[in-house]
Amino acid sequence: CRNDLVALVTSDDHKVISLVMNVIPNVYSLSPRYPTSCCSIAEIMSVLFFNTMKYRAEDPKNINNDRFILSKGHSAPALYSMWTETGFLKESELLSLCQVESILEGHPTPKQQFADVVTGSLGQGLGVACGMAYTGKYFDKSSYHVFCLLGDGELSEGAVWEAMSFASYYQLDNLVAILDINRLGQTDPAPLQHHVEKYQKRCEAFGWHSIIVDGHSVEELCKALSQARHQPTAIIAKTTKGKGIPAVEDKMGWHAKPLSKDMAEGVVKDLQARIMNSSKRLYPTTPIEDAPPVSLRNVRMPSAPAYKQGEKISTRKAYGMALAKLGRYNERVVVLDGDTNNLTYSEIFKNEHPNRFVECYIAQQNMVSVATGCAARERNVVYASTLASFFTRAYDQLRMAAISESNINLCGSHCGLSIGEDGPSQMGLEDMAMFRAIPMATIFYPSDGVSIEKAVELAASTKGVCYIRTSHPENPIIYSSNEDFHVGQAKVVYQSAEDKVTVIGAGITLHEAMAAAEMLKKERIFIRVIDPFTIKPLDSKTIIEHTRQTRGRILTVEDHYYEGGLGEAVCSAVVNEQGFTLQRLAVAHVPRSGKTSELLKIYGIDREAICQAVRKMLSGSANAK
Ligand SMILES: Cc1ncc(C[n+]2csc(CCOP(=O)(O)OP(=O)(O)O)c2C)c(N)n1
Ligand SMILES: *[C@@H]1O[C@H](CO)[C@@H](O)[C@H](O)[C@H]1NC(C)=O
Ligand SMILES: *[C@@H]1O[C@H](CO)[C@@H](O)[C@H](O)[C@H]1NC(C)=O
Repeated sequence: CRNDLVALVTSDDHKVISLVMNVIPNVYSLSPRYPTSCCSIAEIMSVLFFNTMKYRAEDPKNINNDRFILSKGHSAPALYSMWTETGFLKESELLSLCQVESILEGHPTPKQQFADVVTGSLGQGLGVACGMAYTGKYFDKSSYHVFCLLGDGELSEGAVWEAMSFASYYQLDNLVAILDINRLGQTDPAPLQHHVEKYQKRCEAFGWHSIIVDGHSVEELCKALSQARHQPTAIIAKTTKGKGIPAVEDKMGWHAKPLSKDMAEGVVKDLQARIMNSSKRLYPTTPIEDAPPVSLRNVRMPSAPAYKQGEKISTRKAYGMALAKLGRYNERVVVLDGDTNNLTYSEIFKNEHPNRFVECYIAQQNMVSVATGCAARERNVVYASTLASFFTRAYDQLRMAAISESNINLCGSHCGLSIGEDGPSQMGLEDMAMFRAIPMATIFYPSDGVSIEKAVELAASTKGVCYIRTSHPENPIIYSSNEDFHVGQAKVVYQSAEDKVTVIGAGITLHEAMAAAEMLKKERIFIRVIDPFTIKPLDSKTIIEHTRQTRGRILTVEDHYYEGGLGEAVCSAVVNEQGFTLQRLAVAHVPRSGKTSELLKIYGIDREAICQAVRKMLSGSANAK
């Protein structure tokens, strides 16, 4: 414990809280956000920020700083108070809490330099902290620590325990979780109430060193937080929700509730009387400067793709090869997978760069959070892969990564029913809908080895959440190795002056569309075929331009459910065009097991179905000839 803090503690530890929390009364009186959830962590936050953590308060994003994640993000006023106390925020700013022009929102956001990620969808902070701690220990090999503060209500989230397993498996001895056991959740007590010894057993069973403390004792907190660590450490802090406001302490029914005016005034008066009017300020200890500088600019492929046109490869395999190639020339490319690396082919990267491959096991929610943590503070270019279908269970983590403005790249393999025999539980048939709805996301849906290599390269420098959709079947290389690709730029892969319909397909359905073009040619029906390359953003300009040349006739075909996929993306791109006729082919029912060609046929997205749809569009039209 630092001497200055100890000196303040001896007579009455509330003096310390008063000193370091002396802005809280203003928070209560002006915008009473979650007062009781802030009160239970007053001492914990004070000790972390002014005793335990080493950081440069004037530079919250400094790469050497200890990291802090407030997983119980609704206690944001307590976090903002700390940064006010350090001098980073002005007191006047603090008083603008939650006003529409203020950066101090209801929960931490990336607008705040001191918030690496958004928190508040409970249960996600520890996974992100794991990604940061893994990076600190294995990639940066630096002395910074990662601290994560969780509520006891949030400990019912399974994702917390995925993160607990990950941390002990990888011996993240630079990670400390502080559990605020204040007994209460929102509407009910948390299931284990104040049974701190049960929490301790659970933490120990998950391989964590755990210490029970009185969470309102500054001395006990100082002592526990300064212990040497050989394992991840859980500080199980027994606390009182609403501590310091006698009328609401440990009482149900006060979660997220503002105090009445009278009550608030009384509390403010009482707190003010306890504020030490000392001119002495506390300053955090500065960190050891041993984190390596990193530049993520210019993460590029050193050479063009080495495929020959006509050669066959699946996009999933070409994905793994592209990763390995990118990793060969860029030290900060790291790859995560969830026990599917011989399906997604991230194993090719793993075999070549084992020290930069992170096995996350079958815990996709945690994998996405770890990816977000690894990407924080621009430490790594991160790719995480699993089957497209399994990203659905991590949708909340993906949504939060997007709000956090995290630059993570995700690859979902085995998209659609074209995987065949494994059946519908393994088929990603809603992934495009899911990622299309994510703000600022980019969706790459490449159709051959060349374009997937380009997608992997482009994703490295594309901000926000990038999703790469890969397929199981092998298909021939379409593009020459010097073809240039850009986000939002489609390719016309088949065209003639006599084209009557524009057909848009991607992945396997692009190959089906090209085969259909050959078949229809024999009937002297000509179609134009477009490869969108990215589904979001979609190249509306190219699509509209070419569809005009085919008299407004447009057909989409996709290995995805009708809802939210390629067809609907094209619909919204052409919605304001006069005289366009759009037909869609997609998967209308839950598919079954079978051979790829059988399934494509049964569910009506194969070359034959495309030919039929084209003929039908033309037969119903006076302009057919
Ligand atoms: C995933 C999720 N579910 C529900 C909520 C709504 N919510 C916000 S705070 C809260 C209670 C949290 O209890 P606890 O983790 O014990 O924190 P405390 O406020 O008691 O410190 C709930 C249910 C949420 N923010 N996130
Ligand atoms: C600190 O100053 C405030 C305002 O001047 C006063 O109301 C309060 O009593 C003082 N606190 C202590 C502990 O002296
Ligand atoms: C994946 O690897 C395991 C272990 O080597 C092997 O048993 C399995 O057949 C592989 N699966 C595929 C699809 O290659």
